[in-house]
Amino acid sequence: MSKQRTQVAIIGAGPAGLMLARLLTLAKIDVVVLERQSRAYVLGRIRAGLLESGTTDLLREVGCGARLDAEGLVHDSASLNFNGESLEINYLDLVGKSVTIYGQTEVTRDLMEANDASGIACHYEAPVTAIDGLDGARVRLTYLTHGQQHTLDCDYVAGCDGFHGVGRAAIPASVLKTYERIYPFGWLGILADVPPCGHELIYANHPDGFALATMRSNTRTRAYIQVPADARIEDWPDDRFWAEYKHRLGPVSKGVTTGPSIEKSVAPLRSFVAEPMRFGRLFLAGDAAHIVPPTGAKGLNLAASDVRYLSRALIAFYASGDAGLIDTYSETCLKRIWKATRFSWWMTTLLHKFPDPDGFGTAMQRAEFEYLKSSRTAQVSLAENYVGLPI
Ligand code: RFL
Ligand code: PHB
Repeated sequence: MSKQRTQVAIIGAGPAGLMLARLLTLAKIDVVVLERQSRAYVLGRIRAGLLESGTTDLLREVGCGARLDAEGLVHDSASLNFNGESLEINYLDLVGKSVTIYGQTEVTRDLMEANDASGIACHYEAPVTAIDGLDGARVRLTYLTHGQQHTLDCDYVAGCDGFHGVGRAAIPASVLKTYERIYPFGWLGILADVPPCGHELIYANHPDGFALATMRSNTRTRAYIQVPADARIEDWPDDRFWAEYKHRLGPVSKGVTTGPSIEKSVAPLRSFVAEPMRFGRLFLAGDAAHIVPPTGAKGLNLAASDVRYLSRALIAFYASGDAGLIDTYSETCLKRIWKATRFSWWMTTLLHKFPDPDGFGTAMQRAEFEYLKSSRTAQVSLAENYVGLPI
């Protein structure tokens, strides 16, 4: 028999929901996680790969650092490539911080295993279909399992249910303000069991479009190219992908090893922010509240910082009855989110090919690149945002 009452109900078992469950459980707050998809589906989603130090610190704090420290690849620099010309941004040297390559699939697996070991109630294939009582004394969630309807009562609900979830939709339209920019392209990404083309990530701006060389390990490559938003995977067999990718990387593509893809997907690019992130007893966290284009590698990292703030607020409330941090949750998160939104938009604007009838946008990209090459101050600004602003 599933529990019918908990302190905090968490919708979604992505990185935000799983991490929040972990943080609250460690503080002895009772939680139930409800996830629409199967566990295997959630584990199989290939997405983010780059973790800021604030995110790796958080994983270690919640007891999920062992595999990260053994298998994560620490990176001190990345390369920006403009039509074949390279600029190395050594962020360790510029701002004293590194980032870690460790796949979202691995983060998810580590959190799931730790949560299982703590006996956290996490129901898969259990979509939440209704949220009632947000402005009352107690919230009631309705969810389904095997076609059966159940209810779960809670003090608070965390909408960690991604961009297409039910959490944000439960906030009245008269309260919610959204901001959106849809970019006129997407990213086609592939995963292949071939060694990466070097030890650094390479972000390439090419007249034919953006390309990114990244990795999951020393034997697994992740590669992306900019494609039209309506591109179809069937039109991109592996040979065509690799040829275009190498063409866009230019001279550095000498080091590219090609091989059969084990995953291939197209992701649209958008910037989106919803305000406020709290309505009554509901909090939004992660992609449920905001989406950034992946160029700045901020999505998963923002999900982690949101739930860090949210856990602090709920822990303070249950410890002392003080709702101060609950009341400032939305404002505190949004300050950091808007800065990451700006950075992700800026990186996207700098590196992609946009419709540009008079060439002005392309000239601005070139000027920005020349400025970055000539100014350590500009490089410091890029680096401090890339490694993650302080939490
Ligand atoms: P998720 O991961 O989307 O999880 C939300 C979960 O909620 C479930 N759900 C429901 N459950 C129950 N009832 C309902 N009614 C529900 N509705 C939805 C969903 O099934 C899902 O399991 O959101 P979360 O936890 O906020 O995590 C966000 C991250 O997944 C996302 O921001 C990143 O993947 C973005 N991202 C990157 N972020 C980084 O920090 N670094 C990167 O290098 C990076 N690279 C990327 C990326 C995203 C990409 N794509 C595919 C958009 C690269 C790509 C290509
Ligand atoms: C990734 O490894 O998937 C990745 C890395 C950096 C980005 C985006 C994606 O900016």
